[in-house]
Amino acid sequence: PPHSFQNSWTFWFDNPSSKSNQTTWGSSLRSLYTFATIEEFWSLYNNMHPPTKWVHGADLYCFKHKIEPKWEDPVCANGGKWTMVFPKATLESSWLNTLLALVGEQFEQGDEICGAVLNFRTRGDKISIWTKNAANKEAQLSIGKQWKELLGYTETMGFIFHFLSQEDAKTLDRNAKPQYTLPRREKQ
Ligand code: M7G
Repeated sequence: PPHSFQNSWTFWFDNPSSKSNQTTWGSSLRSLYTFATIEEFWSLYNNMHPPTKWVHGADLYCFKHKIEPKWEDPVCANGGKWTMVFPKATLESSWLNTLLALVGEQFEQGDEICGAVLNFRTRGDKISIWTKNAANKEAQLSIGKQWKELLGYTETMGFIFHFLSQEDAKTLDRNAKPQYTLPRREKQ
């Protein structure tokens, strides 16, 4: 029998062409595939370009089914994200390990998680985990610590609220300063 996940998940993709300004952001964001079993996950993952081959400016998302990977989605609107920056050498394994931890429900605060995103950027490729209730500091720290530990990430890591207030939500003017941080750790 197929091995079902607790949640169904959807891959989304956005290409860089329409990202020049805020008013058109999201117009090229597309859902690609939804999967619910480990078999489906591997057949999709194995047929995707490896993360090192995507174009700069592109975004690849894996979100719980029915949650749109936008700050404006009602489930995401009060949330935020933890972000890690990676060199190309460790990007693919970090992305895969993040996905496996998500779909396998490895996080103690897994209900808090919306999904993960991979941003391909010339100034440094990034992986973020998006969560639901940014104000719940304890839950955010639990996810951040567990994720950092899982990937053996040693750099400082910050958690940013999508919106700091309702006013902020209306103007989409974000304060990009991290609200929570986990410190740098020296390699052993
Ligand atoms: P990014 O792609 O998260 O980071 O956001 P980057 O700076 O590494 O490229 C870039 C810009 O895209 C933001 O400043 C927003 O203008 C826009 N943007 C990104 N996201 C995820 C959203 C979103 O969910 N909603 C809206 N309205 N704009 C977004």
